[in-house]
Amino acid sequence: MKFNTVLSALWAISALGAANPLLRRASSSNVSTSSNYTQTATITDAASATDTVLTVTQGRFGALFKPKVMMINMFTPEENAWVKNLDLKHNISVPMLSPEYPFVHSNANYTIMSVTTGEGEINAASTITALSLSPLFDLTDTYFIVSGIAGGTPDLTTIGSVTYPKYGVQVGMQYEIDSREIPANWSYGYVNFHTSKTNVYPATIYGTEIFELNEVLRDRAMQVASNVTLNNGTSGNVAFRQRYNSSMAAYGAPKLVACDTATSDVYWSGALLEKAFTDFVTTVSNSSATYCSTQQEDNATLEAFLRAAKHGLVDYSRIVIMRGISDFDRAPAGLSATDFFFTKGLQGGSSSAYANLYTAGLPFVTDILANWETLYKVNQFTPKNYIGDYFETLGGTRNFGL
Ligand SMILES: *C1O[C@H](CO)[C@@H](O)[C@H](O)[C@H]1NC(C)=O
Ligand SMILES: *[C@@H]1O[C@H](CO)[C@@H](O)[C@H](O)[C@H]1NC(C)=O
Ligand SMILES: *[C@@H]1O[C@H](CO)[C@@H](O)[C@H](O)[C@H]1NC(C)=O
Ligand SMILES: *[C@@H]1O[C@H](CO)[C@@H](O)[C@H](O)[C@H]1NC(C)=O
Ligand SMILES: *[C@@H]1O[C@H](CO)[C@@H](O)[C@H](O)[C@H]1NC(C)=O
Ligand SMILES: *[C@@H]1O[C@H](CO)[C@@H](O)[C@H](O)[C@H]1NC(C)=O
Ligand SMILES: *[C@@H]1O[C@H](CO)[C@@H](O)[C@H](O)[C@H]1NC(C)=O
Ligand SMILES: *[C@@H]1O[C@H](CO)[C@@H](O)[C@H](O)[C@H]1NC(C)=O
Ligand SMILES: *[C@@H]1O[C@H](CO)[C@@H](O)[C@H](O)[C@H]1NC(C)=O
Ligand SMILES: CC(=O)N[C@H]1CO[C@H](CO)[C@@H](O)[C@@H]1O
Repeated sequence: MKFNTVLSALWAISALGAANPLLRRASSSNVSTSSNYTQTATITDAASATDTVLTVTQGRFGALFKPKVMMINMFTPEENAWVKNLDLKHNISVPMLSPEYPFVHSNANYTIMSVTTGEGEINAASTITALSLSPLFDLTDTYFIVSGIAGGTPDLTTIGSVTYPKYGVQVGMQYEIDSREIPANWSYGYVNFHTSKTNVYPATIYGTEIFELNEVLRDRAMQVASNVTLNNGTSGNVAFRQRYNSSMAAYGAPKLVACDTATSDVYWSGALLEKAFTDFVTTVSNSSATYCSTQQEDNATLEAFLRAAKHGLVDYSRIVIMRGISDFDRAPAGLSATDFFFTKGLQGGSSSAYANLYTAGLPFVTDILANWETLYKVNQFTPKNYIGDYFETLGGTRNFGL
């Protein structure tokens, strides 16, 4: 057995509050009393008889903010849907957020907050990592609501629909050969890692291909919003919906839909790529996930939260994703992919998507605050499904993968 050398240090941050009136005001009655966060690094050297264990305590005893709900937005219009409507008037600067979005926004009593990650997977992962590790916050009991717009499949969604995924799948994790160079019998140019034909389960996994969230909490968020009246969009949106086949969800009015989301930095469009990525979602989830929306961040956000949850910094069972559909991912019959994608004003439904994220999300935010002591402080919506990643990082047995 190895002898351990133990070194420790305390990172104390409580002095910060004294210098800043905003933080001092917050700390007067909302000081976190949760346990401290201790990080341990073990330096292991095969040639040496001893390991060195270094411990740093990050004083969460000094954390200033312990919000009950935090919205996660990706860019300004999504942020406005919450910051303006809920008057989140305090801007709290937090180190290592996006240079473009340096603030967490808070309501007057510091119970409701929002953060904006910046767009794309890299911004999402970096911001959520910085937020989770910030000694300013105790996020152990915080509910997170990812609130952003997305492209939607006309089969299951329409402009203005609000979708609630259980699964998030990162569809960019594949080999790609340009479709002009593929064999005649391939449907598209994507092939899973360490395989040589389409639709075989990937033989190499990076761990971020698929995440599963708390279905019980997701269902609560949908149930409390079940009677809201969603914004139908512009007259142009209403007319464009009717270019789709009347048997498709695209044709009708927007609804709340429980269905799964795909993450890719590439903002893709068209029937062939929709087919490729739907197949990937189906394959990698062992047919458990149903693709319906496409966006550029969620799996990055979930990976950062997963790592934070592994170390007790956040609770992975307290995350809900809402994606409001702002446009379709493929054209109706009779319109080319490029005319569909590049003709401005043809189908843009962003404004109804922003409005509906707030309309559908508000009952859940209200439910969390109103029932904090009885239902949410200790999470009564404990998951019945597996939650976490491919590697079972948070324990449990996943229902997908080899
Ligand atoms: C991406 O996130 C979704 C949840 O929105 C999850 O179902 C999926 O498994 C995630 N995929 C990866 C690769 O992380
Ligand atoms: C956190 O650590 C500090 C410094 O060691 C200590 O004073 C405080 O009591 C600890 N708080 C908790 C909740 O353990
Ligand atoms: C607060 O942040 C918003 C952007 O999220 C910005 O528009 C506003 O000017 C900021 N206000 C102050 C006082 O910094
Ligand atoms: C904090 O403010 C929100 C509105 O922003 C309100 O709904 C809630 O009741 C307040 N909480 C407390 C404990 O005062
Ligand atoms: C395409 O055809 C080749 C032989 O020409 C065959 O080996 C391969 O399995 C086929 N691929 C698919 C996806 O059908
Ligand atoms: C929705 O409306 C129905 C019928 O009025 C009512 O019974 C139900 O309680 C409402 N649900 C919510 C979550 O408000
Ligand atoms: C909402 O949109 C749907 C589908 O485009 C249409 O059938 C319906 O008449 C619209 N409702 C209103 C109130 O405009
Ligand atoms: C609409 O969809 C139905 C069911 O898939 C199909 O039978 C029908 O041919 C489609 N109509 C058009 C005009 O594409
Ligand atoms: C998922 O499907 C693969 C085949 O694609 C199979 O080998 C694997 O056992 C399945 N995993 C689960 C958990 O059912
Ligand atoms: C000073 C201050 O804003 N205190 C708030 C701390 O949070 C509670 C809710 O948990 C509010 O009621 C206080 O107003």
